Amino acid sequence: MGVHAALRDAGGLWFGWSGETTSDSPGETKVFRTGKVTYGLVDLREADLEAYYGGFSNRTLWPLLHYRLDLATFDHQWYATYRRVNRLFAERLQPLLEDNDQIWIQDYHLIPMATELRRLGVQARIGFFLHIPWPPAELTVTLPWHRQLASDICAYDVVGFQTQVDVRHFRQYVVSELQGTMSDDGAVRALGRSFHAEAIPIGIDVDDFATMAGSRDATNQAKRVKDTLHGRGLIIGVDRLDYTKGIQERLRAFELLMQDYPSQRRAVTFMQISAPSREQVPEYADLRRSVEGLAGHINGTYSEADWVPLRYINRSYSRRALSGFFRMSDVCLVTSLRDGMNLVALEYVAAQLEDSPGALVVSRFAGCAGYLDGAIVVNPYDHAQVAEQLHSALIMGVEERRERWRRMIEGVRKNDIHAWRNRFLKRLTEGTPSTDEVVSPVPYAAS
Ligand code: ADQ
Repeated sequence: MGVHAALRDAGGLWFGWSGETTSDSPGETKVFRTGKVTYGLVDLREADLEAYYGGFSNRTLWPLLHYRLDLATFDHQWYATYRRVNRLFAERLQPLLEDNDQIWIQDYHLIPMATELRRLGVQARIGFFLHIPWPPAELTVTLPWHRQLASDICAYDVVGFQTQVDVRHFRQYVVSELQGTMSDDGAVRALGRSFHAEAIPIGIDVDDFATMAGSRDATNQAKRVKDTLHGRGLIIGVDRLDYTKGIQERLRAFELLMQDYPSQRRAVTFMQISAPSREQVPEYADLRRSVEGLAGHINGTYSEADWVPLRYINRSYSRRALSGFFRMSDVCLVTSLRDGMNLVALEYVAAQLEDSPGALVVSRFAGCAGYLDGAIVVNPYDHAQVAEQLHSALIMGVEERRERWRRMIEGVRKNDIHAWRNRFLKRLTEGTPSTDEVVSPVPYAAS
């Protein structure tokens, strides 16, 4: 969404996987234009997609970068495919580039892109934004190929992280593993290159989301839910069904709310909307079973003939419907165990009405907690604390809710999607050119 908004305004080329697979070699790059945006799309071989995306991206990098070493699988075949697919993307992108293009690569699936483009002689400035966390160096070095990926990162001109914590971890790695330097203003020298790294938190289009929440369609969808609540309060949770989002912790905290605060029984409903995600990955199938078991247990324990405490919904909704649900909810609960930013929290704040805003309870491990002054910040591992803070949020007076919301919306506006795009592109445009420098290739082997 964020990248598309950036391209729609300025125009440019969006390049990536088409979403299609083939059983043999990927055909021609499909190129077409819509409005100011040209699209370049490449199919992937089914087996490559499985190793590149389902394997190395989502079962190696995703868990490791979210500090879940216990869930990370290190497979040399997957890694070789990850590099090969990135090389294929670079080879297909290079002929579509024009003079003076600036290239902005998004996320962990594409870390080697700058290396591969430089290998093809591309001199353009290239930036990279990591949407997910960067873990402490002690975790990074468990990856057998961490030196090659670090070398890939050093091939960029600008590297954007979500938070200062990620930058701190990156600096730690640069100093201890690459014997490089990184100054407070973000100038990095490592592996014979100079580039810039800083925290540029992603945001949302606040006005767009608020307008959507007030639309007739969103209001109607919300009203249909409201009619079923019979005046009870509503807590909302919305995520992809992912182990980083702390959904089990959230349900356990809600169970404690029911157990320790009997006044909340029959007084509140918790609506947890979990969109199915990465269903081919075994850890996600396990998670789904476990969350469903927990949801059944809570409802089995606390439901009464005319009231069910938890509505667990395993599907995705349109953004419009979600915006309406956010506006009508009294509390939004975000319990990520580790999260780059968490746009749900920002969307919840944007959807609120100034006169009667809801309260946000957010994990300290979600990147957005760093600038959401006014949110109730919790440790999701401490279920009793989350239950206690949920209770506080539910009984909070309107004056305090308004005062907290004003502070939150200020942070959300200051760090909105336009600020993110502008800050990144400004860095990409302004930084010191580094085309005279050579990337020192790191041997392609485990280190
Ligand atoms: P995600 O892990 O996908 O993003 P998040 O930032 O919360 O997490 O964004 C999810 C988006 O999907 C939100 O816009 C939300 O409204 C939508 N969504 C979630 N559940 C949905 C459902 N059931 N139905 C419909 N829509 C749903 C990654 C990183 C984050 C980082 C973002 C952006 O993991 O940390 O904030 O990229 O950089």
